[in-house]
Amino acid sequence: MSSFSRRRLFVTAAGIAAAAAAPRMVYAQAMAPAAAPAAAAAAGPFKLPALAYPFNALEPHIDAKTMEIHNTKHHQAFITNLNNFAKDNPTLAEKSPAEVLGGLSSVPEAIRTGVRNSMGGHANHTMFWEIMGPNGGKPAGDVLAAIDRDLGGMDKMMTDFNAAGGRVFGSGWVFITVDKDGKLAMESRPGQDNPMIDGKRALLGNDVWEHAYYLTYQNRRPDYLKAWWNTVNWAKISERYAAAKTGKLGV
Ligand code: MN3
Repeated sequence: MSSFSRRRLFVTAAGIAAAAAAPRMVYAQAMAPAAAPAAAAAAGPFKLPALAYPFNALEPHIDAKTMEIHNTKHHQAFITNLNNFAKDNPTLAEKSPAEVLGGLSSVPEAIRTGVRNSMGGHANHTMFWEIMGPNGGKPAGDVLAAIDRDLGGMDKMMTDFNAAGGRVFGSGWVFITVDKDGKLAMESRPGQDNPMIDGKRALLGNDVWEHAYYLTYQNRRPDYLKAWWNTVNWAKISERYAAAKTGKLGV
């Protein structure tokens, strides 16, 4: 037997022995290369926005693991999809989310539903991270006056909002919208639809997809809806309210 054949025989026998002794290790090695292409696919004009606070900052109302998975997996998936769409449709990255979602009829039909879901998901989650934070304070000033005037005050607004969130069948969002005159309204939408689809703007919104709460609350969506108000950053809501009235609200 040549040294080459002896070596092959030895390697093969060693491989079989290793596979028998440590099947998990072999499995893990076999799985490892599959992760690389997903990371490479993330390159492009769309980026996952950085959170202004750590994943555990909203505990005990939203647990750190939920925040981490929600941000780095669920939101990232929308970013990855948008970057893939942008390869053949670069104008998607040149327009604002409001322009894209408000003009879906001009998006090529083959990718229209995908863009609706992914741009809606990107806009929804960018807003969602922005309006939450530790030590969120209390509603005040113009935005509190608008809640009193248009939504019957804080207690009624939160009760109605939680009820609307509870009524969403399956996955979706509940929003408070704001128009250029500062008038507020409440609505819920399925999937990742954002009010921008109808030319409206969200002042705030809560994600009632199960991934937003299931690790801590399981099937108890009403408990999550109630607890979520403890995470709302009212200083940021006031900033968004002022920006909406001057046409400068981003997402
Ligand atoms: Mn979500």
